[in-house]
Amino acid sequence: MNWFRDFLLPPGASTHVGEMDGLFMFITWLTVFFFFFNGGLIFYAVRRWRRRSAKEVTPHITHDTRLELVWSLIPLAVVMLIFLWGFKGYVKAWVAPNDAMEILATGKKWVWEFEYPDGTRTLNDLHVPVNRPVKLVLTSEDVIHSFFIPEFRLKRDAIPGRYTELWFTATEPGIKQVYCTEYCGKGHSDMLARIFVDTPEQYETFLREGDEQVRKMPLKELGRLVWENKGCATCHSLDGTRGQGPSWKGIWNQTHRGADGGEHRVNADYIRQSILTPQAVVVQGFEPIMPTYQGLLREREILGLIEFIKELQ
Ligand code: HEC
Ligand SMILES: [Cu+2]
Repeated sequence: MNWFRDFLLPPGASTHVGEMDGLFMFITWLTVFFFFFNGGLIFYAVRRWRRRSAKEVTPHITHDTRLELVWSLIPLAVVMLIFLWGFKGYVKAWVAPNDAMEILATGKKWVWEFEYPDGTRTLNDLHVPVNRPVKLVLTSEDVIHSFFIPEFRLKRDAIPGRYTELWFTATEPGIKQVYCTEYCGKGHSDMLARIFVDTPEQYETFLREGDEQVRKMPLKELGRLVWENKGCATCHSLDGTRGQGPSWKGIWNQTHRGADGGEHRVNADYIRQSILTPQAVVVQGFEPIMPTYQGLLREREILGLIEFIKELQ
Protein backbone atom coordinates (compact mmCIF):
# COMPACT_ATOMS: atom_id res chain seq x y z
CA MET A 1 0.00 0.00 0.00
CA ASN A 2 2.96 2.32 -0.51
CA TRP A 3 1.19 4.15 -3.32
CA PHE A 4 -1.34 5.47 -0.79
CA ARG A 5 1.42 6.82 1.49
CA ASP A 6 3.23 8.36 -1.49
CA PHE A 7 -0.03 9.97 -2.54
CA LEU A 8 -0.60 11.50 0.89
CA LEU A 9 2.93 12.41 1.97
CA PRO A 10 6.00 13.94 0.32
CA PRO A 11 9.02 11.63 0.06
CA GLY A 12 10.77 11.21 3.39
CA ALA A 13 14.43 12.10 3.91
CA SER A 14 15.31 11.91 7.61
CA THR A 15 15.61 9.28 10.31
CA HIS A 16 12.27 10.37 11.80
CA VAL A 17 10.35 9.32 8.72
CA GLY A 18 9.79 5.64 9.55
CA GLU A 19 8.16 6.29 12.90
CA MET A 20 6.05 9.27 11.84
CA ASP A 21 4.82 7.72 8.61
CA GLY A 22 4.05 4.42 10.33
CA LEU A 23 1.79 6.10 12.87
CA PHE A 24 0.26 8.41 10.28
CA MET A 25 -0.66 5.51 8.00
CA PHE A 26 -1.95 3.48 10.95
CA ILE A 27 -4.34 6.29 11.90
CA THR A 28 -5.35 6.80 8.27
CA TRP A 29 -6.19 3.14 7.69
CA LEU A 30 -7.94 2.92 11.05
CA THR A 31 -10.13 5.84 9.97
CA VAL A 32 -10.84 4.25 6.59
CA PHE A 33 -11.80 0.98 8.32
CA PHE A 34 -14.16 2.59 10.81
CA PHE A 35 -15.70 4.79 8.13
CA PHE A 36 -16.90 1.71 6.26
CA PHE A 37 -17.56 -0.38 9.39
CA ASN A 38 -19.73 2.25 11.09
CA GLY A 39 -21.37 3.24 7.82
CA GLY A 40 -22.19 -0.43 7.17
CA LEU A 41 -23.69 -0.87 10.63
CA ILE A 42 -25.90 2.18 10.12
CA PHE A 43 -27.21 0.88 6.79
CA TYR A 44 -27.77 -2.56 8.29
CA ALA A 45 -29.69 -1.17 11.29
CA VAL A 46 -31.79 1.16 9.19
CA ARG A 47 -32.89 -1.74 6.99
CA ARG A 48 -33.22 -4.39 9.67
CA TRP A 49 -35.26 -2.34 12.16
CA ARG A 50 -37.25 -0.14 9.83
CA ARG A 51 -40.91 0.46 10.64
CA ARG A 52 -42.90 -1.94 8.54
CA SER A 53 -46.48 -0.77 9.10
CA ALA A 54 -48.34 2.24 10.49
CA LYS A 55 -49.52 0.18 13.48
CA GLU A 56 -46.12 -1.13 14.55
CA VAL A 57 -45.02 0.15 17.97
CA THR A 58 -41.29 0.74 18.62
CA PRO A 59 -40.08 -1.31 21.62
CA HIS A 60 -38.75 0.75 24.55
CA ILE A 61 -35.00 0.01 24.93
CA THR A 62 -32.95 1.80 27.61
CA HIS A 63 -29.42 0.38 27.21
CA ASP A 64 -27.22 -2.69 26.77
CA THR A 65 -24.29 -2.86 29.20
CA ARG A 66 -22.31 -5.41 27.22
CA LEU A 67 -22.52 -3.41 24.00
CA GLU A 68 -21.60 -0.20 25.78
CA LEU A 69 -18.53 -1.81 27.29
CA VAL A 70 -17.45 -3.05 23.87
CA TRP A 71 -17.78 0.30 22.17
CA SER A 72 -16.01 2.09 25.04
CA LEU A 73 -13.14 -0.27 25.81
CA ILE A 74 -12.06 -1.05 22.23
CA PRO A 75 -11.76 2.61 21.22
CA LEU A 76 -9.98 3.32 24.54
CA ALA A 77 -7.41 0.64 23.78
CA VAL A 78 -6.91 1.98 20.25
CA VAL A 79 -6.52 5.57 21.47
CA MET A 80 -4.03 4.49 24.15
CA LEU A 81 -2.01 2.68 21.49
CA ILE A 82 -1.96 5.82 19.33
CA PHE A 83 -0.94 7.91 22.35
CA LEU A 84 1.96 5.64 23.35
CA TRP A 85 3.17 5.31 19.77
CA GLY A 86 2.96 9.07 19.25
CA PHE A 87 4.62 9.87 22.57
CA LYS A 88 7.55 7.63 21.74
CA GLY A 89 8.06 9.42 18.41
CA TYR A 90 7.60 12.81 20.06
CA VAL A 91 10.30 12.17 22.66
CA LYS A 92 12.62 10.81 20.01
CA ALA A 93 12.09 13.86 17.79
CA TRP A 94 12.76 16.50 20.45
CA VAL A 95 15.63 14.98 22.42
CA ALA A 96 18.79 15.28 20.33
CA PRO A 97 21.64 12.81 20.69
CA ASN A 98 24.68 14.19 22.53
CA ASP A 99 26.96 14.14 19.50
CA ALA A 100 24.60 16.25 17.38
CA MET A 101 26.15 19.25 15.64
CA GLU A 102 24.45 22.39 16.94
CA ILE A 103 23.25 25.19 14.66
CA LEU A 104 21.43 28.30 15.82
CA ALA A 105 18.46 29.26 13.67
CA THR A 106 16.93 32.69 14.18
CA GLY A 107 13.69 33.66 12.51
CA LYS A 108 13.02 37.32 11.74
CA LYS A 109 10.67 39.06 9.38
CA TRP A 110 11.12 37.40 6.85
CA VAL A 111 14.28 35.35 6.74
CA TRP A 112 15.96 32.57 8.65
CA GLU A 113 19.52 33.19 9.78
CA PHE A 114 21.74 30.24 10.60
CA GLU A 115 24.85 30.30 12.74
CA TYR A 116 27.27 27.38 12.67
CA PRO A 117 29.63 26.14 15.39
CA ASP A 118 32.60 27.90 13.72
CA GLY A 119 30.81 31.28 13.63
CA THR A 120 29.83 31.09 9.95
CA ARG A 121 26.46 32.64 9.25
CA THR A 122 24.14 32.16 6.33
CA LEU A 123 20.79 33.57 5.37
CA ASN A 124 18.01 31.21 4.32
CA ASP A 125 20.41 28.51 3.10
CA LEU A 126 21.25 25.91 5.70
CA HIS A 127 24.06 23.49 4.91
CA VAL A 128 24.20 20.20 6.80
CA PRO A 129 26.26 17.06 6.24
CA VAL A 130 24.35 13.93 5.25
CA ASN A 131 24.05 11.08 7.78
CA ARG A 132 25.09 13.19 10.76
CA PRO A 133 22.76 14.26 13.57
CA VAL A 134 22.14 18.01 13.53
CA LYS A 135 20.42 19.92 16.29
CA LEU A 136 18.72 23.21 15.48
CA VAL A 137 18.25 25.66 18.33
CA LEU A 138 15.43 27.94 17.22
CA THR A 139 14.58 31.41 18.35
CA SER A 140 12.98 34.53 16.93
CA GLU A 141 13.88 38.21 16.90
CA ASP A 142 10.35 39.51 16.50
CA VAL A 143 7.19 37.42 16.33
CA ILE A 144 6.46 33.71 16.48
CA HIS A 145 7.63 31.82 13.39
CA SER A 146 7.59 28.11 12.80
CA PHE A 147 10.20 25.95 11.11
CA PHE A 148 8.66 23.19 9.02
CA ILE A 149 10.54 20.67 6.89
CA PRO A 150 7.88 18.38 5.38
CA GLU A 151 10.38 15.88 4.01
CA PHE A 152 11.96 15.47 7.44
CA ARG A 153 8.50 15.26 9.11
CA LEU A 154 9.53 17.95 11.56
CA LYS A 155 8.01 21.23 12.69
CA ARG A 156 8.83 23.47 15.61
CA ASP A 157 7.87 27.01 16.63
CA ALA A 158 10.52 29.73 16.94
CA ILE A 159 9.51 31.97 19.83
CA PRO A 160 10.99 35.39 20.74
CA GLY A 161 12.94 35.27 24.00
CA ARG A 162 12.99 31.48 24.17
CA TYR A 163 14.91 28.57 22.69
CA THR A 164 13.23 25.56 21.18
CA GLU A 165 14.98 22.63 19.60
CA LEU A 166 14.60 20.08 16.90
CA TRP A 167 17.06 17.60 15.49
CA PHE A 168 17.38 15.32 12.49
CA THR A 169 19.74 13.11 10.60
CA ALA A 170 19.28 13.68 6.87
CA THR A 171 19.47 10.41 4.98
CA GLU A 172 20.16 11.52 1.41
CA PRO A 173 21.98 14.44 -0.26
CA GLY A 174 19.81 17.05 -1.98
CA ILE A 175 17.88 20.27 -1.37
CA LYS A 176 14.92 20.34 1.01
CA GLN A 177 12.34 23.10 1.28
CA VAL A 178 11.61 24.78 4.60
CA TYR A 179 8.35 26.66 5.20
CA CYS A 180 7.33 29.10 7.90
CA THR A 181 4.08 27.73 9.28
CA GLU A 182 3.13 30.42 11.77
CA TYR A 183 1.51 33.42 10.14
CA CYS A 184 4.02 36.23 10.74
CA GLY A 185 2.92 39.13 8.54
CA LYS A 186 3.08 40.35 4.96
CA GLY A 187 6.14 38.31 3.93
CA HIS A 188 5.07 35.09 5.64
CA SER A 189 4.70 33.07 2.47
CA ASP A 190 8.08 34.30 1.18
CA MET A 191 9.84 33.09 4.30
CA LEU A 192 11.31 30.16 2.45
CA ALA A 193 14.56 28.64 3.58
CA ARG A 194 16.33 25.68 2.01
CA ILE A 195 18.33 22.91 3.57
CA PHE A 196 21.28 21.75 1.49
CA VAL A 197 22.05 18.23 2.56
CA ASP A 198 25.70 17.98 1.52
CA THR A 199 27.94 15.03 0.89
CA PRO A 200 31.01 15.16 3.21
CA GLU A 201 33.07 16.72 0.35
CA GLN A 202 30.43 19.36 -0.42
CA TYR A 203 30.21 20.21 3.25
CA GLU A 204 33.99 20.65 3.49
CA THR A 205 33.87 23.02 0.53
CA PHE A 206 31.06 24.95 2.16
CA LEU A 207 33.02 25.36 5.40
CA ARG A 208 36.18 26.41 3.55
CA GLU A 209 34.77 28.71 0.88
CA GLY A 210 31.35 29.61 2.14
CA ASP A 211 28.01 29.07 0.55
CA GLU A 212 26.83 30.17 -2.85
CA GLN A 213 26.19 33.63 -1.39
CA VAL A 214 29.78 34.12 -0.19
CA ARG A 215 31.24 32.70 -3.40
CA LYS A 216 29.16 34.87 -5.74
CA MET A 217 28.35 38.08 -3.87
CA PRO A 218 30.18 41.21 -5.12
CA LEU A 219 33.30 41.76 -2.98
CA LYS A 220 32.24 45.14 -1.59
CA GLU A 221 28.92 43.77 -0.36
CA LEU A 222 30.65 40.76 1.10
CA GLY A 223 33.00 43.10 2.97
CA ARG A 224 30.09 44.98 4.50
CA LEU A 225 28.45 41.70 5.49
CA VAL A 226 31.64 40.53 7.23
CA TRP A 227 31.95 43.92 8.99
CA GLU A 228 28.41 43.45 10.30
CA ASN A 229 28.49 39.76 11.09
CA LYS A 230 31.99 39.00 12.31
CA GLY A 231 32.19 41.60 15.04
CA CYS A 232 34.28 44.31 13.28
CA ALA A 233 31.29 46.67 13.69
CA THR A 234 31.55 46.59 17.49
CA CYS A 235 34.96 48.33 17.37
CA HIS A 236 35.18 50.00 13.93
CA SER A 237 32.69 52.62 12.78
CA LEU A 238 32.18 53.64 9.15
CA ASP A 239 31.36 57.30 9.79
CA GLY A 240 34.51 58.64 11.41
CA THR A 241 33.48 58.20 15.06
CA ARG A 242 36.24 56.77 17.20
CA GLY A 243 35.30 53.46 18.80
CA GLN A 244 37.50 50.96 20.57
CA GLY A 245 39.32 50.81 17.28
CA PRO A 246 39.89 53.49 14.60
CA SER A 247 37.02 54.28 12.24
CA TRP A 248 37.46 52.93 8.73
CA LYS A 249 36.22 56.12 7.08
CA GLY A 250 38.82 57.53 4.73
CA ILE A 251 41.74 55.39 5.95
CA TRP A 252 42.57 53.89 2.54
CA ASN A 253 45.95 55.19 1.31
CA GLN A 254 46.52 57.23 4.48
CA THR A 255 49.76 56.91 6.38
CA HIS A 256 49.26 55.64 9.91
CA ARG A 257 51.79 55.77 12.70
CA GLY A 258 52.23 52.65 14.75
CA ALA A 259 52.88 52.64 18.50
CA ASP A 260 56.50 51.78 17.64
CA GLY A 261 56.81 55.07 15.75
CA GLY A 262 57.00 53.47 12.27
CA GLU A 263 54.88 54.77 9.40
CA HIS A 264 52.56 52.50 7.47
CA ARG A 265 50.50 53.09 4.38
CA VAL A 266 47.00 51.62 4.56
CA ASN A 267 46.97 49.34 1.54
CA ALA A 268 45.80 45.81 0.89
CA ASP A 269 48.81 44.19 2.58
CA TYR A 270 48.47 46.41 5.63
CA ILE A 271 44.77 45.60 6.01
CA ARG A 272 45.42 41.91 5.57
CA GLN A 273 48.13 42.02 8.22
CA SER A 274 45.89 44.04 10.58
CA ILE A 275 43.26 41.31 10.33
CA LEU A 276 45.50 38.27 10.66
CA THR A 277 48.19 39.57 13.05
CA PRO A 278 46.73 42.73 14.61
CA GLN A 279 49.58 43.10 17.10
CA ALA A 280 52.20 43.42 14.34
CA VAL A 281 51.34 47.10 13.98
CA VAL A 282 49.28 48.73 16.71
CA VAL A 283 47.89 52.07 15.57
CA GLN A 284 49.15 54.89 17.78
CA GLY A 285 46.65 55.99 20.40
CA PHE A 286 44.84 52.65 20.53
CA GLU A 287 45.07 49.65 22.82
CA PRO A 288 46.30 46.33 21.38
CA ILE A 289 42.91 44.69 21.94
CA MET A 290 41.97 43.56 18.47
CA PRO A 291 41.61 39.75 18.32
CA THR A 292 43.26 37.90 15.48
CA TYR A 293 40.97 36.58 12.77
CA GLN A 294 43.45 33.94 11.66
CA GLY A 295 41.42 30.91 10.55
CA LEU A 296 38.09 32.65 11.10
CA LEU A 297 37.78 34.46 7.78
CA ARG A 298 37.87 32.98 4.30
CA GLU A 299 40.22 34.40 1.66
CA ARG A 300 37.33 35.89 -0.26
CA GLU A 301 36.03 37.56 2.87
CA ILE A 302 39.39 39.27 3.47
CA LEU A 303 39.39 40.49 -0.15
CA GLY A 304 35.87 41.74 0.42
CA LEU A 305 36.94 43.71 3.49
CA ILE A 306 39.78 45.32 1.55
CA GLU A 307 37.42 46.39 -1.25
CA PHE A 308 34.89 47.63 1.27
CA ILE A 309 37.45 49.75 3.17
CA LYS A 310 38.79 51.12 -0.12
CA GLU A 311 35.33 52.52 -0.92
CA LEU A 312 34.82 54.28 2.41
CA GLN A 313 35.96 57.76 1.47
C1 HEC B 1 37.64 44.27 20.09
C2 HEC B 1 37.69 45.34 19.13
C3 HEC B 1 38.05 45.04 17.70
C4 HEC B 1 37.46 44.17 16.83
C5 HEC B 1 36.29 43.22 17.11
C6 HEC B 1 38.10 44.37 15.55
N1 HEC B 1 39.08 45.30 15.66
FE1 HEC B 1 40.28 45.96 14.18
N2 HEC B 1 41.25 47.16 15.47
C7 HEC B 1 40.96 47.32 16.82
C8 HEC B 1 41.87 48.25 17.43
C9 HEC B 1 41.90 48.65 18.90
C10 HEC B 1 42.75 48.67 16.42
C11 HEC B 1 43.92 49.62 16.55
C12 HEC B 1 45.07 48.95 17.22
C13 HEC B 1 45.73 47.92 16.34
O1 HEC B 1 46.12 48.27 15.22
O2 HEC B 1 45.83 46.76 16.77
C14 HEC B 1 42.33 47.97 15.20
C15 HEC B 1 42.91 48.14 13.94
C16 HEC B 1 42.43 47.62 12.79
C17 HEC B 1 42.91 47.96 11.47
C18 HEC B 1 43.95 49.01 11.16
C19 HEC B 1 43.23 50.33 11.11
C20 HEC B 1 44.05 51.54 10.90
O3 HEC B 1 43.43 52.61 10.98
O4 HEC B 1 45.25 51.45 10.67
C21 HEC B 1 42.18 47.25 10.57
C22 HEC B 1 42.28 47.27 9.04
C23 HEC B 1 41.27 46.43 11.34
N3 HEC B 1 41.42 46.68 12.67
C24 HEC B 1 40.36 45.53 10.77
C25 HEC B 1 39.44 44.79 11.51
C26 HEC B 1 38.54 43.84 10.91
C27 HEC B 1 38.44 43.53 9.43
C28 HEC B 1 37.79 43.32 11.92
C29 HEC B 1 36.68 42.27 11.82
C30 HEC B 1 36.93 41.11 11.02
C31 HEC B 1 38.25 43.95 13.16
N4 HEC B 1 39.25 44.83 12.87
C32 HEC B 1 37.74 43.67 14.40
C33 HEC B 1 39.93 46.71 17.50
C34 HEC B 1 39.08 45.74 16.95
CU1 LIG C 1 7.67 33.50 9.75
